Amino acid sequence: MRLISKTALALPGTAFLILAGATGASAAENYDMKLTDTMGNDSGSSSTAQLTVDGDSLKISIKGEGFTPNSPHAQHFHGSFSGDKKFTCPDSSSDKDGDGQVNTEEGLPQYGDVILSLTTSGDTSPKSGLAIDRMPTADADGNLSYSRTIELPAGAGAKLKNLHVVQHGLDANGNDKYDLEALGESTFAASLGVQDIPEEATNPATCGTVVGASAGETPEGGVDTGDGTTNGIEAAGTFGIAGAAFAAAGGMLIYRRRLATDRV
Ligand SMILES: [Cu+2]
Repeated sequence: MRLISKTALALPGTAFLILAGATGASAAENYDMKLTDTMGNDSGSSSTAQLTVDGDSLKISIKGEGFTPNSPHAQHFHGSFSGDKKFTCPDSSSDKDGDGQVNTEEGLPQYGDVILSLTTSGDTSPKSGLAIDRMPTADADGNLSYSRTIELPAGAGAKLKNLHVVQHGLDANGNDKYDLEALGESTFAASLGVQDIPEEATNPATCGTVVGASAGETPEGGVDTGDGTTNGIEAAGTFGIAGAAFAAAGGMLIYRRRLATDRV
């Protein structure tokens, strides 16, 4: 590296700048994700996601179809930045109670905690995991579109491709809305102290990992523990469950009010 440095210093100023740019850590990388119902939840939903990671800046675009129309869909990066935890998209074997649905709690051991909340505005930390009022809403035809550029915690950009995205909310009984009659009450929301939220609203609908040769490596959930620069975000992930509890209470209350409004 010393040789390269000397060479660079020997070059004219402009050439040095070009060299520095070409070898710097800020070169953007593009990744694609295909999000499908790996859980076997019969959601009928699927999405494609494009990610551009430039240092610790993430530009993400998601386009999906087959979602519960006119309804909010919580979406997150799940997983862990710690190499000793292997998380990935759940399959139907995660349906421990055999009711035909992998619900949020049943999926958590497989897909891991919320690491990043893909909200439409404001906070993107795990604390906004169930901030339904800031999650994308499917249109009347069940199409969902999302695009946002997010500044990540230091060091998170390089590891993001090893995580996976989960989108929540499905219409199990095909009546184009979330309702208690379909799957009953969300046990996840209830465990957070919020009653009368339909299980349909919180069950996972799609999940996907990075696909394509451009990723350079196969995502397996966990990654090496690295140099500790993501301690902050890892701590945030651990904090996620407790933090989400409070955020969920707020978000779900807003959501419940919205449901009440819809009924009027
Ligand atoms: Cu999620």
